[in-house]
Amino acid sequence: MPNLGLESRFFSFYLRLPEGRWDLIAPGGLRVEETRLGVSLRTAQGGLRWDGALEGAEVIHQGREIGVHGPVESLRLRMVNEGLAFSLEFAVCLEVPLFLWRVGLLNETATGFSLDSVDLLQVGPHGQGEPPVRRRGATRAPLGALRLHPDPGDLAFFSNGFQSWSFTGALGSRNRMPRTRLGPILWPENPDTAVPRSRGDFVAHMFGVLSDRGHRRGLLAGFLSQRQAFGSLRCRLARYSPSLRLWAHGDQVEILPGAAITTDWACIQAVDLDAPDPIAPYLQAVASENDVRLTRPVPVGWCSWYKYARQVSQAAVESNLAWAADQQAAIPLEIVQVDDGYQAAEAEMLESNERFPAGLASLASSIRARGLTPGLWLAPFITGPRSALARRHPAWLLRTRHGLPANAGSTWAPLSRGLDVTHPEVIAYTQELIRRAVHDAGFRYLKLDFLYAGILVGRRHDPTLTRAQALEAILRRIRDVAGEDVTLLGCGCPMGSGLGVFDAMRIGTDVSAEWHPAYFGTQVLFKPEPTFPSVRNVLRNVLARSGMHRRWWINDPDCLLVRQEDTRLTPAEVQTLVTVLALSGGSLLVSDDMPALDEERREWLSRLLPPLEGRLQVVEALESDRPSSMVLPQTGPAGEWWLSAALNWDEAPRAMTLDLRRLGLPEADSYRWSDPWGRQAGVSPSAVLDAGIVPAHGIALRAVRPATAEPAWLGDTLHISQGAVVTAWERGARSLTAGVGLVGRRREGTAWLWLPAKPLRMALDGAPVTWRAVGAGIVALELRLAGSSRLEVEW
Ligand code: 9PG
Repeated sequence: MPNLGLESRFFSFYLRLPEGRWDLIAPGGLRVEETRLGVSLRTAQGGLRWDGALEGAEVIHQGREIGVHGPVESLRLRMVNEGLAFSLEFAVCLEVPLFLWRVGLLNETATGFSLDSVDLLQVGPHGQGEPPVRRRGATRAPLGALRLHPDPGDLAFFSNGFQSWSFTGALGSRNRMPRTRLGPILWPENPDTAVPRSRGDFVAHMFGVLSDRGHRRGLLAGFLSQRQAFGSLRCRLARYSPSLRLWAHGDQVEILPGAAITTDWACIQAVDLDAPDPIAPYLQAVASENDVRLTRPVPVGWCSWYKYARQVSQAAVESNLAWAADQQAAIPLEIVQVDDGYQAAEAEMLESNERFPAGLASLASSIRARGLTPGLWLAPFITGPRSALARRHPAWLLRTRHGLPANAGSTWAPLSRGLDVTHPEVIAYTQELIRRAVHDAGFRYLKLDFLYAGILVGRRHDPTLTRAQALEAILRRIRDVAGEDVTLLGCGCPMGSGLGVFDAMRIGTDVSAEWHPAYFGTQVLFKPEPTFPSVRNVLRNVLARSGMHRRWWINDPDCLLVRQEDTRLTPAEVQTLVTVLALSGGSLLVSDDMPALDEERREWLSRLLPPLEGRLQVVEALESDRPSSMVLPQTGPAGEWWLSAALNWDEAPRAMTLDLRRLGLPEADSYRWSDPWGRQAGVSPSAVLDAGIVPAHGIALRAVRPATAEPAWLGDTLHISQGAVVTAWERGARSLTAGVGLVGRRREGTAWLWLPAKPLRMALDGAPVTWRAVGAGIVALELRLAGSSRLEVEW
């Protein structure tokens, strides 16, 4: 039994015994050669490392099976080595381009051991996992080779950040991994994964993508879930010999005699960089693996944080609530969410302060009484060092191996502490908190924040649970107590941990009324901060993580700020934020003093509701941390169109174009477009659409359709979709009848139509419509809609 293999049309896998080295080859040139697994652990006698060799391994299964990822060819081996039983599983999916594998460990000895790490992939000169005990001068042999193409080109690495706020984006060999200069003052990133400092040396969490930008292909490596262990990657870019390591963190958990641990499934996907949705197979497999069910609508509402911060008051909430209730026909907000700041000083969550004289339950009921959904912020796992909770329950605080409270960063409070979520009293406290918020006070939308504080590195009450298992368990309990019909938003949450629990997930840093990060008005020192509140950092993550939306959960890009005062954002920057957040299709929570918005900004907001359906495709998301073109395909009764945008990240105005072929539009002789911000429509003879001069940090939005001889709705200022107001479309010989409007809404604005000939009559619900020809067969109509109307056109 020297060689074993698995075949699909996407991969060939070869495993060599007894060395345990394996190869994975995909048509098109992708090769992972001579790689090995590895496990590092400690026993009472000292560190041990299994280097992946498979002497004496027996094959216990080889053949076809059907699982959550469809049919697979799989191979299972078992090997016992000094009382440790290793189980290895490899599988190639037959219908999707995925290769899966995982490692299990069963302790058949009479003593416990603690687990450092399980290496799933170690390839290239620097791909080797750490030995359990670092020996001075110990040489680490290179392990195999990783090739994306026989003649390597320009490499990049896409790094998924550890938690909601973490940097996510792609970087090249001249870049360094972004790191905060504020050190442990900010929150610790996955505290077990150091951020490398040299150029071309990166880490990622859960998954990452190595790609060859020249040859347009890449390799995704990662885990399908984060239920058993947090997973990390380290990638060093070197043109001829990149290195990649993928490992599961053991967190020094105790594996008692008779106990076992199996890693989450590791996964490799071959990536075509030019595909419209290049990592869809992986993202979809993660959703299936975690049994994600998307049952709730996209959250739309108001949040107190970015206007009132910790000064939020009942009066402020009530004034915004009153506005939201009155404005329903123009701006139908649904949720009113109270953020951090309602708590009494020194008290735990849920006890309100003197700015909330009526208390939270009464506030929630007045929100419900106005027909809106009450929402509340809670940070169940973090506390201040001298809080009442910390003083009363010192045993609830997670401590390091030296007995000191573990550092949760100076984020929520100076020197914040994290709770030990495996402690039975912390579990009971958390459940009680959720029970009171939902079932006593009546909140139906919970923003659960600073969740990373539950997985700091330390010694837990239950030392047999990894950090990922501990978080998974408490999040599931939270869902059980809250019930299925409460919307749960995760925030500051390790990205894989909320899968299957949260309806929505924050996927980026906090927003602020600044483009670049600044602190008390100065960008000095703060501008490069990768996770400090700013529009720039928000947009970067929204674009990088757009593929998770409506697969893993509803993406929460953080709040929309449309205010015209009390902001350092230019109108162009606000339009960029509005447009990208809308195109992302994610949660839309506005966080301004609503009654203070001027007419224009109210109008911008009203165009965004209801939120757009579909999933934004971002060109070059896997290749850059500042991707500029994106597209959201749309369909409706009036056909198909493509909402396309070009974002100018530069500090100066710039001429920009939209490459319609790259954005997935079909071939055509010419294209017709609308530009709702610029209030114009036109035709482009070229598939490279001239988007004109885009202001610094501005965006060009164009709804584009191939030009045909049929009448067409080109766009409007009524809704950002540029066509969702069209509810019916019936073409006669020389006429058109269209249903237009948004249910329950009053809207007024311009629409652009292309007609085969000059119109003879145009009527809305029988009344004449004002229109004018704007050239190239396009007419601009002034429409005033209340609910649904009937537009009739004859030519
Ligand atoms: C309330 C806020 C808002 C916000 C959350 C979260 O690293 N930090 O210091 C840091 C502080 C606050 C923060 C994120 C990071 O914001 O994202 O929407 O709810 O808490 O305190």
